[in-house]
Amino acid sequence: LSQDELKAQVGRAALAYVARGEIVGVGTGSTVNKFIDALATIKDEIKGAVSSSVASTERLRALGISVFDSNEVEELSVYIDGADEIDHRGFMVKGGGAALTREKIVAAQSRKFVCIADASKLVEVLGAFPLPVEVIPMAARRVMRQFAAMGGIAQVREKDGLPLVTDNGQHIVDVTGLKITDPLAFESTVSQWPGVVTVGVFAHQKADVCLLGTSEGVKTMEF
Ligand code: DER
Repeated sequence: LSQDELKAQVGRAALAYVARGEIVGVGTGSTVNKFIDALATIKDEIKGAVSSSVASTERLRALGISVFDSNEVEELSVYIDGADEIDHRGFMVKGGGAALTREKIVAAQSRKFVCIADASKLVEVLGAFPLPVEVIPMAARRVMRQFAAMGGIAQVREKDGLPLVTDNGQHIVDVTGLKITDPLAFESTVSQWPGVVTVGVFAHQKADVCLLGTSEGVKTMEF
């Protein structure tokens, strides 16, 4: 099975977690896009979605699914999202799609986080994937120095030769060279640095379930 087919497999499998008549929390990325496409096949059975990015909102609306603002909904039963890395406790690195801030917000208002990922995302220790950190631009250099002090190599994410600007109007630094052996402590520490909007470690907002696309089929992991 190609990686694309593995993503479609888990995107479809996630429908099992969608309660009828509910508003679904929807993440961002190519695997989530497969879920959105699957969700569209049952769009008359759900009320709509809360989205974690402009990109996901556009795809949902294009497929006829109503999108609600996160402030219109108190609590969601389920949040479906991908990950760049997920470990055996359900802790994740996210933000490859530059949507980590809104993803963490919608995840926080959801009762169950269902991660959908192809098998390549399952790791023993987080940190091989460049860690995304959304920052207020004026703090970027100091945040980069703080990562350097812990052995990380940070660089500002660019798009067309300029710093990428997120849906929230901020910048992202990606940090390589880290081994995140204590995701909960790491997320708490970095989140307190002045100018950090969101760090792409999802430990306090970990996954409750992971649907992992493997060549032998979908493997369900519960955390
Ligand atoms: O940006 C994100 O957090 C996305 O969920 C990303 O981590 C997964 O994207 P993918 O499904 O395209 O690999």
